[in-house]
Amino acid sequence: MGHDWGADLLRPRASLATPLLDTPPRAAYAAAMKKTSLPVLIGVAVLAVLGDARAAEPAGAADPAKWQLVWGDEFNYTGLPDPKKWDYEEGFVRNNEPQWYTRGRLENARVEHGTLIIAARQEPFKNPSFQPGATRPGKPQRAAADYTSASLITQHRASWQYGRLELRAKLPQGLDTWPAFWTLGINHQTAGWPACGEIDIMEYWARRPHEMTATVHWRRDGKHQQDHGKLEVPESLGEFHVYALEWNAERMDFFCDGKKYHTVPLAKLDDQGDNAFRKPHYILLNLALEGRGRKIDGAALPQQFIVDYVRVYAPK
Ligand SMILES: [Ca+2]
Repeated sequence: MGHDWGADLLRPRASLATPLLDTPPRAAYAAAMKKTSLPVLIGVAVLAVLGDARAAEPAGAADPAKWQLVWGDEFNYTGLPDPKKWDYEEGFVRNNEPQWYTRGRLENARVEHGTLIIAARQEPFKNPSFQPGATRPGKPQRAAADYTSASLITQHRASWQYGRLELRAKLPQGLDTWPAFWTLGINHQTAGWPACGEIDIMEYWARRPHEMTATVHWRRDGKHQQDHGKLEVPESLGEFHVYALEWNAERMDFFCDGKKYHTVPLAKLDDQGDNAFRKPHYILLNLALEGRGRKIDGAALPQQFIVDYVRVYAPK
């Protein structure tokens, strides 16, 4: 199956594709020394500054020699997340979690200072689809939520089969917070879960602050399967770190700050000749609260999941 990059998604990010950056500063300097005209020397100075800017890319960011940016959001604007890139999950969505995911509400998802801030808050929020007496768990039978948050998705906007999916973010440290950067197959609605496949690129339970996890969920012979990897980190992940998945037809590799800590071969994920990971997936970026019947530590809220960027790369 071909890539589902989408023609409109192939524009390179201007700040990464600046032609000046394609000339290594050392080569440019040598060329300048042959001519030594003032404009060229100024050009060398500009190159040196831009070279520093590239050197300032965070540890673990994509190697520009190997990867070409095909989609991303640097969050260099103000207000709601870009509606051309992001849609929302709304309501009580899964796992009987206590938070209500809101749509287009600045209190829960806003862009400022170059970052996306997803905020989990303690506040009453009325369930507009409440049905007294409804029995379907988690959704219509709860009249109101005590907590709000947001879950941003690229579903129906962009999806990818293979590539490098990268996040730079600060993770919330309040007990009960459960941020994630993950994917589901675009056939999620029709095939159902876990047949659609799920890739958890960054999943973090603040209750276990020294553990970063990556998990793949799939179906085999009608049963849920999972392959789980974890990285013990010396410090909690409340500062900016880079989380990435490198995914090709052979395997998925999971990284934290450039350190590969988990690999899953795609051959392991077959379900009677079908493989949910040889199909396009969309991205989810959410801040859940880990309810599961436990009392939430409301005093620790609000909590923020702060995202510097989300980038998707194709191999060069
Ligand atoms: Ca940014």
